[in-house]
Amino acid sequence: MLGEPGKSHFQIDLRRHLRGEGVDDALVHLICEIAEASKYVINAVRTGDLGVAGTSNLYGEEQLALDVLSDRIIRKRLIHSGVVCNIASEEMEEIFQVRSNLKGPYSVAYDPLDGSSLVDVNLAVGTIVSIYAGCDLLQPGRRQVAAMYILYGPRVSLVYSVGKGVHEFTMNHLMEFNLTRENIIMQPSGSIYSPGGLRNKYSEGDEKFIRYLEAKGAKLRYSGGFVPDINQILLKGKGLFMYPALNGSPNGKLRVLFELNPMAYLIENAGGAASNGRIPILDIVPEGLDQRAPVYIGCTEDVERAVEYQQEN
Ligand code: AFP
Repeated sequence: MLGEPGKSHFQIDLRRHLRGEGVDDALVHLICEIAEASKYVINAVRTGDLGVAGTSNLYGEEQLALDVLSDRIIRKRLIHSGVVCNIASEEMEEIFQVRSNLKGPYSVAYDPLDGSSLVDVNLAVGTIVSIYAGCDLLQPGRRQVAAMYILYGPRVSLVYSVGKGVHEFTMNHLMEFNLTRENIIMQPSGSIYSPGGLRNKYSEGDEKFIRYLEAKGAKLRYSGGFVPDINQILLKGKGLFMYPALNGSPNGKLRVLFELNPMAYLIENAGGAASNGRIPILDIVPEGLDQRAPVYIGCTEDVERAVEYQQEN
């Protein structure tokens, strides 16, 4: 029975599933190329140099060698895919235009190794990908045609949606991604919460929201990695991740293009919600590559409550 990891009596690989969903050949190729690139990222994570690369990204954060290496691996695949015109990476200062392919049909924004600072303490990290039709990467997230992430944890899993349900694939011993959960659906209310950032910088409204979650018996689950934290909420189908506005950081920490839009697309397609405390994440019109926003993402009732606490305070 699909939906039980490892219980399916026949294996459906990623390419076959995408074709079964009626995805066009160019997008099938693009998603499979990204899945292929992840195998080299896995090798870098498992065995690569954890040293510092000496360069820094546009946020001024020192880039670990793994950030730089993962970014290069994925970008190279995208450039040679033949179906991508513009590329934005969390590790690049500006959009990269693929000269040999000025018409698309697709553009990609990605975070090559989100949470890379967790690798040297052996915690799970991931690649997050957002795909648009055409060459404009500053569209609202609701215009995405696909989103996916690859989670490098005890197992390597890949979750994608093209707007027709959310599906999980798990990598086998041959490094093939096979379907392990299909049409993942979230519950309306959750039992875990992931509160990012410094609690002593939370607003009164967010503190009250945390107390509301604790009063209903929600358990705190926070790894510091956006991909594993969201993956847990998505697969358990009951929880909320938040990285709110903090005193001194009114836009929180997470990036709209590279982290929030793809995850909001996946969570909404699984029946959940994602808000910046006022409007849905997917309705934000990005003004720049480095735009950040506060985020409440997960079960619809929990997100609605978070927004109410924002409005009341
Ligand atoms: P890095 O990619 O810079 O390591 O940041 C990871 C991240 O953006 C996201 O994966 C986490 O949810 C968030 O940071 C954790 O931030 P705090 O450590 O401030 O809670």
